[in-house]
Amino acid sequence: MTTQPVIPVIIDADPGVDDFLAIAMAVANSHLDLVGVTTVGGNASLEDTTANALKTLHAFGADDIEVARGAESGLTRPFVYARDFHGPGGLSMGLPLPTRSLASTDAGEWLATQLSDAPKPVTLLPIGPLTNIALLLESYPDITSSIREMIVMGGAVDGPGNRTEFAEFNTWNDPEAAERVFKSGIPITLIGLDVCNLVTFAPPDVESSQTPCGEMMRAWFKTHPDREVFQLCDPLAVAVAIDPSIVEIDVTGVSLDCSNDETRGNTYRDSNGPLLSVATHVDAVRARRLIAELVL
Ligand SMILES: [Ca+2]
Repeated sequence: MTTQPVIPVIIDADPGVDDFLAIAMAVANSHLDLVGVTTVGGNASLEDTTANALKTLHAFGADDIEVARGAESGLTRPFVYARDFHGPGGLSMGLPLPTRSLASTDAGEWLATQLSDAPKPVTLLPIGPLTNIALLLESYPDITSSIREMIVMGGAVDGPGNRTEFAEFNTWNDPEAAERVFKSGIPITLIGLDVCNLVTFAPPDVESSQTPCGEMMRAWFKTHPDREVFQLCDPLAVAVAIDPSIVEIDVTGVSLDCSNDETRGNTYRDSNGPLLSVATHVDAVRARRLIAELVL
């Protein structure tokens, strides 16, 4: 029997209900070593997403994992939150806030230090607007060699968006940041709505779960009686870090619409754009099973 090497990962998140599940997966899976969590505004304000990151780690007995606070606004515009979807404070149920400190430096400096000091290149899992990563690359342009790869939840290359007809929420909230990150030359796998929409939980999946994620899902379905399924967007990015074979990849040029038009935030195929590994198909049964085994 072979032992899989442990992959050091840092999650950059805007918790968020699906971020809650994604962080839970990284804590639970022994193949990933969660080095820390950096926070960004997005689903809710930075104040809320940072508190939610602390609450999330606490819920899974991981108070030892550092949390560094990042950007409260996009590069050119304030974030627009998604409180109707995730809950007024970004989560669908109340959770205790642990009494512990944040990292003493902000997300950019914290990331630069962690990445530089890491014994081997780290995988970044950005699952919110890409503002923190864009700012990191601006301040520390040489840091790219310390990043093994990025598995990004964002975009909707071959299909419609969810924030607008054209754009997925994360790329819509800070397309200028996403464009900088996509052009960085760091190997990027893009987990967009094309595949995320196919990997879901329905109420029967979570009705008997005794875990915090099961409880969170039930609370979410209770506040969204019109929804038949919950799309496992951020968890799918973590699932791909654990088992890349659950998605099929197309390496293609991708560009971003940074205009102020209705198409702002659109990700689209463009032979002149930077080459990204875009997930175009997913084995939804295996992906869902992998996620469920870790969180339910
Ligand atoms: Ca997120």
